[in-house]
Amino acid sequence: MTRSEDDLERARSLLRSADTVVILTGAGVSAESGVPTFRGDDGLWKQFRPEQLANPDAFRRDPRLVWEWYAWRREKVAACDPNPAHHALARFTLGRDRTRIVTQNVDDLHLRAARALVTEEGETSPAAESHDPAPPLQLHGSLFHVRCTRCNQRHEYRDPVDAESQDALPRCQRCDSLLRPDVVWFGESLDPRILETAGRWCRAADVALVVGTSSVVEPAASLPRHTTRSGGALIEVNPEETPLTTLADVSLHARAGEVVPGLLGGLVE
Ligand code: BJW
Ligand code: ZN
Repeated sequence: MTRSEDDLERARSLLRSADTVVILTGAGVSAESGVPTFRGDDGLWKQFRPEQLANPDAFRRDPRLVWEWYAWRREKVAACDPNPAHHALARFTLGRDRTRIVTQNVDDLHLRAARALVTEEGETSPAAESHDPAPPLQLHGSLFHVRCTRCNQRHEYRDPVDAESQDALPRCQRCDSLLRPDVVWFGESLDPRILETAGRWCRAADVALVVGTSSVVEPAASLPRHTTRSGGALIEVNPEETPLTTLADVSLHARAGEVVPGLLGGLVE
């Protein structure tokens, strides 16, 4: 057995004997769908770093510029499809009450993979319809939800956003104030209930499977440490080393779409 086959088998064995699994994903899981990562060489947008646009001061200073970035990303994601990693994770999660996905991603590709699976299974087996997929826990919000900057009302919003001028930006139907993307920017707190739930799942997990995150943005980056501190195992899938790599029981240095289907395929009941 080569080293990577050996690692893959060790990861499989950890997952096979686990009762509770938490899957933590980041931008890398969507990279093979064509969604740019934040910190990779492909950069996310023009000359800006994520810290410059994903922050409330940037929105106060120039809401049009920030909306332009989000409008571009919404269009890009809408034109992408879930990749084999999203599909394999959805299949692994379906019907397992004790396996959950927690994502930093604001795209909807985990959700679309889960829905595609239910439709596909529902066609062949009516029983599959009773296994409605649990939606992934989105730590940093959603690209396709907006929130009012004054009255805080939030809702789904899928219309194209015209960011040509400030006057064209979307406004609240209730109080006419500017709407903003319902995402978590730097310096903003994550929803405490969502963070609490993610922490609870991580502490309870026998295995944390971490896929495609640079593990530098807190508090998400520290979540897998709850699992290891509680005696659980850590598996990391990432072509690059991260601050988490030295803590991992198994590191699979490969792209998610190439390794995740093979890792989980044999474990699906
Ligand atoms: C592949 C692949 C393939 C490529 N297959 N893999 C403690 C210490 C220090 C600082 C802080 C701290 N606590 C809080 C902070 C401040 C700050 C922070 O963490 N700063 C650090 C950067 C230093 N955190 C916050 O401000 C958070 N708020 C908070 O904690 O509130 C309380 C508080 C406030 C102030 C002070 C103290 C406490 C909020 C963070 C919100 C992050 N928001 C963003 C934007 C969301 C909306 C949007 O998308 O527009 O979230 S930033 C951006 O980074 C986005 C992502 O979810 C997040 C993580 O990125 P991710 O997913 O890891 O992507 P990349 O690009 O970094 O990595 C991709 C990886 O994939 C790479 O490793 C590749 O190798 C790999 N890869 N191809 C598998 N095919
Ligand atoms: Zn409002």
